Amino acid sequence: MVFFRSVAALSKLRSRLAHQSTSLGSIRWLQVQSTSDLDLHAQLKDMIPEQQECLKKLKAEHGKVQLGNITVDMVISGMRGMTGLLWETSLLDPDEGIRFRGLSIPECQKLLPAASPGGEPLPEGLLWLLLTGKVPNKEQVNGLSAELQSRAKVPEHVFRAIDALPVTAHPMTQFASGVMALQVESEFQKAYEKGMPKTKFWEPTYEDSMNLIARLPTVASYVYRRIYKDGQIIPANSSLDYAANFSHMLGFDDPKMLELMRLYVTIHSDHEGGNVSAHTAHLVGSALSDPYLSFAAALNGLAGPLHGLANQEVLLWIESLVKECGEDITTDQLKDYVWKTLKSGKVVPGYGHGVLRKTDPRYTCQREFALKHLPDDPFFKLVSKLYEVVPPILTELGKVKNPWPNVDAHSGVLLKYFGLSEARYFTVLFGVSRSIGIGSQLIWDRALGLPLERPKSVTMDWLRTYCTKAT
Ligand code: NMX
Ligand code: MLT
Repeated sequence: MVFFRSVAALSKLRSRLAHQSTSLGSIRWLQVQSTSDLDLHAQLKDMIPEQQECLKKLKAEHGKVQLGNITVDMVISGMRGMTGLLWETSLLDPDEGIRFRGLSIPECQKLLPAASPGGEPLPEGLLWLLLTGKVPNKEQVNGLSAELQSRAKVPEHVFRAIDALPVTAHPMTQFASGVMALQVESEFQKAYEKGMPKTKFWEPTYEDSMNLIARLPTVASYVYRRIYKDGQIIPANSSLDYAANFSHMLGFDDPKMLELMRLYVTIHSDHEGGNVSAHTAHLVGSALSDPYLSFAAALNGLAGPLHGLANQEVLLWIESLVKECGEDITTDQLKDYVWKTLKSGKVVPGYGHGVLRKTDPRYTCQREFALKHLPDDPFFKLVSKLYEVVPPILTELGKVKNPWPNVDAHSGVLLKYFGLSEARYFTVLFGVSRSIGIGSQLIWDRALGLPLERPKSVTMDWLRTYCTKAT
């Protein structure tokens, strides 16, 4: 008995240490887990009161501290640079890129469990990390994989709802409609209708978010097979992990493609809270709309060409370049093509960012994947050449704040190499991945009792009058 108590105490202490100041350099302490730690829901239940206290204390002690000045420019220019959201699961540094609960992408590749030694991280591990702030072990990740599989059954009406759309509808329209159809099973909505205290909101949000994440690969692969493979559906394979099974259901079983999908889902999962899709989910969720409603709204933002649709645009743009000039394209031809794009009033897809000011580390890790697995692929070589040609041209334009490539500049050619070459489908893959970050944060939004989001807006007249008085 004494032994068990001290093991439990040690485990609690480790957990506390890991949660408080777990960064050594930024690498978190790997934890030795007790058996009870296998239960993700129970871990959250333990953590939530502590985090609620932290938020209360932060508000009480520092609530009046100023975070910066809001300028008229910021109000007019899409709130760029304005800190205005709480988002726990990840943080974006303009120069270093994304950190998931403090871990950079290379650190995640090193520390998160993989399907085989040295392989790409399993997205289930990232989900665990985003939810708890702790690096899971393989046993925990396997348990979470099994839990997601047990939640993955998609009701028949969802497929029929998608079938109601013309097969020519954009894959994102079909996917978002499928998510809306999933909503009829919302546990949050049912519990809210019955009545529940605010302290309980996170529990049905957890159920909905986990069910949503678990069911999306089936919905997304249905959309793919419906549009591109005559509706021939491939059943799930329960021996596979989340990303590998998704790839399998799409129809791609090459072990390297499974690795790509694990990397793809991991790096697209979360990008702090201000991006259009995450922010939309956070906003809609703040009205106590359930995770399905919030995520469907997020998908509609992701479907825009300045956001998630850029991955489609990049491959289509590169393919039209090859059609025009062939694969053996000279640097001068490339430069002309980029200028032609700009002069026609279009953006160069896959380049630039609202926050990043350096090459996106999500681009870099995909480049490393390509150098390892497809170094001689002509489309990869083109992507590499564009990396040399585009930034100086965007810099020469004089107005672009970040001339470097983002995540979307690379993903398409990797997928195409393994046979998934239908560019219009790419944003759906981004959407499935993003559910992991959005779902995790929605659980914390409700656990922390975050209120309705409702910023103040003003008119041009109001601004003019205010500024005249102020100067
Ligand atoms: N090609 C041409 N012009 C650009 C580009 C680009 N790649 N990036 C920025 N600009 C222009 C931008 O349109 C704006 O022009 P104007 O003043 O005439 O309206 C000017 O440069 C200043 O924009 P920034 O402040 O640098 O960028 P902003 O934060 O407004 O927008 C993006 C960020 C990502 C929307 C923008 O860089 C872009 O349109 N990139 C291409 C689309 C893309 O790759 N999107 C994917 C982003 C990542 N994701 O997955 O979501
Ligand atoms: C994202 O992954 O959401 C994009 O890079 C856009 C962003 O962060 O604004």
